[in-house]
Amino acid sequence: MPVQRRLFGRPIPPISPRRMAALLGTIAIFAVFTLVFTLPNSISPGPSLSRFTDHKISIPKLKNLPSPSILNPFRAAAHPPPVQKNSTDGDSSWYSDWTWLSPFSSSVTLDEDRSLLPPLAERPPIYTYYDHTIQREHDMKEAHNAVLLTWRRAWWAQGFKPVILGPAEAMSNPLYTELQVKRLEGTLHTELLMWLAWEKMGTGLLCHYLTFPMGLHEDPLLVHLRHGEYPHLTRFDKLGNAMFTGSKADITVAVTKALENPELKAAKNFISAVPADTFKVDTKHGALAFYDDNIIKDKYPKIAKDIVGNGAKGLQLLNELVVSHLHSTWQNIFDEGISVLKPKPDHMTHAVGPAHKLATFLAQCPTSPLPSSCPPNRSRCKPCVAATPLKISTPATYRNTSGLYTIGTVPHPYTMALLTSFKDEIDIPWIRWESERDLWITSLTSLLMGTGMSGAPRLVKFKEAVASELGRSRSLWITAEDDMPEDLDWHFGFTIPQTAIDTGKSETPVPGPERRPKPKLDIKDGPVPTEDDLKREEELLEQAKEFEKSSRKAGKKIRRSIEAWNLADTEAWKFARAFLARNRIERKKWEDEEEHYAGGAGAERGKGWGLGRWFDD
Ligand SMILES: *[C@@H]1O[C@H](CO)[C@@H](O)[C@H](O)[C@H]1NC(C)=O
Ligand SMILES: *[C@@H]1O[C@H](CO)[C@@H](O)[C@H](O)[C@H]1NC(C)=O
Ligand SMILES: CC(=O)N[C@H]1CO[C@H](CO)[C@@H](O)[C@@H]1O
Repeated sequence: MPVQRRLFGRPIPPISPRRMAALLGTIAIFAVFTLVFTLPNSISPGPSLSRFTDHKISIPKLKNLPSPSILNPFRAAAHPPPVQKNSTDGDSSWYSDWTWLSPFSSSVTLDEDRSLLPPLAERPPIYTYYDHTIQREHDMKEAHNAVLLTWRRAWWAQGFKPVILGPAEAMSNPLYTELQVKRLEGTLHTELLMWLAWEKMGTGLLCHYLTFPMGLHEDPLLVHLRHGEYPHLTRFDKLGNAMFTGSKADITVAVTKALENPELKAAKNFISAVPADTFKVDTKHGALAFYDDNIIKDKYPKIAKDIVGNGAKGLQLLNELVVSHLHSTWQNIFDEGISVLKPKPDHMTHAVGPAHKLATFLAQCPTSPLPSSCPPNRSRCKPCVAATPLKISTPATYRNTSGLYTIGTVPHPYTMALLTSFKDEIDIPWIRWESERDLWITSLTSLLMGTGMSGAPRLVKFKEAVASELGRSRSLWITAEDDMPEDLDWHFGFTIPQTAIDTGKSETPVPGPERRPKPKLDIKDGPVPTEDDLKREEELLEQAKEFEKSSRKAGKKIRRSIEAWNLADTEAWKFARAFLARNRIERKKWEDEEEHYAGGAGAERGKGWGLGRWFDD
């Protein structure tokens, strides 16, 4: 006889196997629904970590994100954001968006390998006029080219898009025929051509190629100019034709007025050819340095006769003077020195070697025809003195100070693991039980955020330091595995002296107090590695680079788990790499566009920062 089952003392009828199955099914469905709907919806986006993780603190809790969780099964399936133009380079790809300060890019891009970058700042065009069709000696052409290159670099570094205009633009202006009828000559004719070329291009800045931005990135004038809106046709007091700003409509009015002027032929220059009220005159132009003949004679009488009216040689000398002023202005701005970041410094000396070398280049005094001179607009500058070079430090943490320039080297977590463990084998048990999570970024931001903070807020600070308007004018971030970017001159806005550093070995030692201290190659702050350790560091770094390229399956697995274990460090590395790549692409694209115009004037001739150059000593 079957056992009589009871519930609350009442007998329950026997259940047939079919009904039992239906009952169990219902319970199962109910259980799943309960589980899903009561599941906290704050599980982080990002790769599925459950296999590797055992504590939840480091899984960032994200608020205010468009897609709270990519693990949430009820989140509407979303398409990843569209691919933007020119948004890949090698292994990195990116998506530029206002949400860029989200700690983890994948929450927006829905792709582990696509970094979220800030929108690319619009570069307002700055035009200069250069007639490349005039017959010139080869030397003279080269000298002009050097000056134009300096001009383009300096303005590019300040966030503008420098464009060289020529007679081609002027002639394509419908007003050109009117100008021809006037039969003007000399300076006035050239100036009118310049204005016609500008009018053809429209709203923007018209700048003499001897006018350079010589000041802070955040200087009010430069900020205003970068804004790209110029409500009045403006010139700058006492600077003549150094710079004009205006909108297309205002420029057209001014050109028309000049061409309608019956006395045009008698005018000395464009400014005197139009009614005075055509221009608004701005007296605040502390950030503009103009190097025309009069200013040279006035400010640099010692070398004026070598520069003014001395043909190609004079122009080359002037170029050298300008570059040295741009460099020393940079040094004056970052008078607290250069910080070469070195988190977890025990075995990082080799990895930050290139960054340190760059710092020593930047700290050097530029060669100058007049070493103790100041730029024309900064008469109270502090000229670079070899006896007191810029201080280079190698702290483990990032400091947010206006007078300090930061060069950061971001290692991939795998590189970091090799170098901190100082072993050449990394396995999953080591990652799981011995390695510390997000070691790099935790150390980097320990001064800003202390300890005990998770990776997400640290990432936000890091991204701000790398890519915000302010951050990028005060820092450069490279990855430990890749070569130095080749276009650093464009990043800084002047030619970085690349002569080998004076290590003191080649110089006859002069004892006594006058012996000048030199920038030291050995890295002082933090432990100094032995020769053997340094060699080992080099091998390990090479191994990490190789590892990145390796396609072995086991290697891939280690790499994936180490990335999953160090979510924040991985995100930081990808972010820095993508940001650098986007800058390179942006510049390259512009360079490709520009080389077709103005006879390719102001182009860079076969130069670059090959890796060889970094370690050739
Ligand atoms: C940008 O994209 C265009 C096509 O979309 C391509 O022709 C060009 O080469 C790309 N530029 C760079 C610098 O990759
Ligand atoms: C650095 O300091 C400035 C204010 O001095 C602040 O606006 C900026 O957000 C800070 N950047 C970082 C990365 O903390
Ligand atoms: C502080 C300073 O030297 N300002 C100068 C900047 O340049 C203009 C034009 O050359 C001078 O008039 C200012 O005196």
